[in-house]
Amino acid sequence: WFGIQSILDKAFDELNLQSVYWCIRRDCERALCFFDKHGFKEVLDVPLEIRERHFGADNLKWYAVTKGDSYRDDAVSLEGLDGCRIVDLRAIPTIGAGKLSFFESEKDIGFDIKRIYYITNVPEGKRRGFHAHKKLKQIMFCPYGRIEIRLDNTFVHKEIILSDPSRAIIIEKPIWREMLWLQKDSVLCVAASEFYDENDYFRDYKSFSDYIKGQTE
Ligand code: T46
Repeated sequence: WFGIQSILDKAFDELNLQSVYWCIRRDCERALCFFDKHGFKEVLDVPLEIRERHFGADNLKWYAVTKGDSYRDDAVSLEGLDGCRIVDLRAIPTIGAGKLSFFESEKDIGFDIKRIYYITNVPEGKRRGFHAHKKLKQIMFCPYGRIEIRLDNTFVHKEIILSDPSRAIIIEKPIWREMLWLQKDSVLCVAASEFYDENDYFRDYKSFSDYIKGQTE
């Protein structure tokens, strides 16, 4: 793990590369297991000029990391925050032309999307949120910038930084959330399971914690 992390650090920080591709023979189960376990994703559209370097070897699984991806194994565990999870969205790098990330409602996030909203123009250091939802399910991600999301279920609280456009948080239960803009012009995108309904909000912490207490008694 230290080795692959050092290679990627050198590629992006020192050599200023945009993408790193590598491949593993599909019969090397331990190696595949290692890269899969660490959340690296298989890429299918490997550019021909890279694939050609391994001409003749067709039993290969290809991986790629693009500059800006959070490849460090720093995904904070959301243990104790039932109903919250971090997901790595599917992402397709195109050499020299960026990366496309996407998710599909039922296949990837498990609920249908009725509404999409996004928050922009928030000054650095500013916080928003300070509420929880009763029923709403949401997936949130930061396609540009760096935003800290604080999640709290009254028993446990955790902070997760969203900075990789392919990383998202899914919240499916009542969780108090606060968002802190760590970088100017960061964008927070949210896809939600329901239309906007102000009655679905707990806008003060006391009524939220009373509700949670009522649920656990
Ligand atoms: C959440 C976090 C991550 C609408 O009219 N329609 C909408 O779809 C939304 C989301 C909001 N609004 C109105 C309600 C308020 O008058 O827009 C105003 C600002 O909303 P709010 O203060 O709730 O914004 P945030 O950034 O504190 O919270 C939002 C979402 O409301 C919330 O569901 O989880 O982003």
